[in-house]
Amino acid sequence: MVGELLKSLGVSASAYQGGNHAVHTPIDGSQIASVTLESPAAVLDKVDIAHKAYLAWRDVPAPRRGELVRLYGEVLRKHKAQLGELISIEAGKITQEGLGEVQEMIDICDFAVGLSRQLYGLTIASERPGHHMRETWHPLGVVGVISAFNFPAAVWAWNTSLALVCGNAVIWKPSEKTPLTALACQALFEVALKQFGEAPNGLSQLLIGNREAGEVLVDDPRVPLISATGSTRMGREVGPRVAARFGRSILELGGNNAMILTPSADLDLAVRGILFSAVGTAGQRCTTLRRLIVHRSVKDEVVARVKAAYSKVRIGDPRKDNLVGPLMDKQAFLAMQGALAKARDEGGVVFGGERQLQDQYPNAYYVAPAIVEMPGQTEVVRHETFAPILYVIAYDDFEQALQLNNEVPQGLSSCIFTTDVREAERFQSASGSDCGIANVNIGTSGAEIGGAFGGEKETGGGRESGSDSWKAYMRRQTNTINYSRELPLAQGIVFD
Ligand code: UN1
Repeated sequence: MVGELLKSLGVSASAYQGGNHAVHTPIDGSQIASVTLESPAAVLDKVDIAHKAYLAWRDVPAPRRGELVRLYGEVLRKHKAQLGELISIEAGKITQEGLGEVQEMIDICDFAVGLSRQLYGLTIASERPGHHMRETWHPLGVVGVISAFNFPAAVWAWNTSLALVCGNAVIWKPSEKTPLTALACQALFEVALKQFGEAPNGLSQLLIGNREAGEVLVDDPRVPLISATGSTRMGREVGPRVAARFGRSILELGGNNAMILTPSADLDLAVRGILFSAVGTAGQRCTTLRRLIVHRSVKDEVVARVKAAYSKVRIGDPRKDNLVGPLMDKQAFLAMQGALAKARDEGGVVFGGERQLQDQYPNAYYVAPAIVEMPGQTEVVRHETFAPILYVIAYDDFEQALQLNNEVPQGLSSCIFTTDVREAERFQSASGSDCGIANVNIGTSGAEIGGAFGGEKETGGGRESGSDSWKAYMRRQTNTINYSRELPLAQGIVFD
């Protein structure tokens, strides 16, 4: 199924055959490859190589470093269709979303190329005569990237394109569920490296390994930054371990994203927004819409319209003309069914959620997306279940809606559908949504790369991708320069 495709992406057969770790496609559950999991000891060698690469790379002028990322963006453009298809096969995304993920990689490359000429520091007014002050941003070192199955390529690209222009080396530990996409990304990166010419060896390395291998990376003091995307449970382990050695981390963990749907909302727009955000990527984005907080006066109409839209959603092979592909695996399916059972226990009324296409695909897990009308924000609603379950909760006044939006442990994405400017502005104000992303008349998912991406509370607090996220990949230095013939002390101190 994947041999030709991987070949066209430059991955050699030995990398995905005869290994000790089976790779399955969620499309029909069949095994498509086997890769070799590297030993934890191998990680130390990789860090060694990466550190040496960093020592050379940090002295390459940033715009020149940007040229490597520019070339990578070009290589991605040429291989967009194939890489997108591989993502569909390995992560189960529909074609449009597989292509979208590659486009997101291309976009961040472009963004990083621009940044490579804009790693600006400040000039600061000194209180002392004949003195200058400034702030300089320097490369940081080796960046460890840990990524999840659901964005098997783009999240690595966000981190790596910025890390590289910032003068760092990267070691990437992808999800064990999606190593083929990682192999392809790495092979394409090597094409760009060849075109670039003189980059140091080991600037970007892949670490296909299990949890133990990841732990070695996380604990290594030669890795000043760990950027980890995944579950809150994973972040709870990674965060303290990195902090214990005074390393930095960028954590992008669970989301429990809500839409507040107000009486003035454009309902046509809202229903379309709900559909893409709640069922896109089969509910397996960290930004997936999981809670619909809807004004009681429009609730019945909205629920009826969303149910009608859900009933028409085409579920099936993500490479065909469908909108919803499979869940990643049986574990994801069982977690979804468990959450639905719990929701029923807590007073929920469930629509959809049943397994689909079981006869055709006995080893794959397709589901009808579920809508669950809840009496309130019960325990199950406060928990992130990585599946297409949309909990619906009615509200009566706007303050209550805001409170519901914020009263969950996670704080990634949120949105409001309204045509009332007061509500829209309040939602985005200091006392509005407490999330890292707060949208108006746009769903919770599908962010552009230009903005900083991440969220608060159990989401981990990290920011990746756009805006000034690059600063997390550099070290800041404050410089004071005396060009006078005196040595005045700050704070007016006299010391003689
Ligand atoms: C993720 O699910 O980990 O905003 C990332 C979005 C995408 C990124 C999602 N641009 O939905």
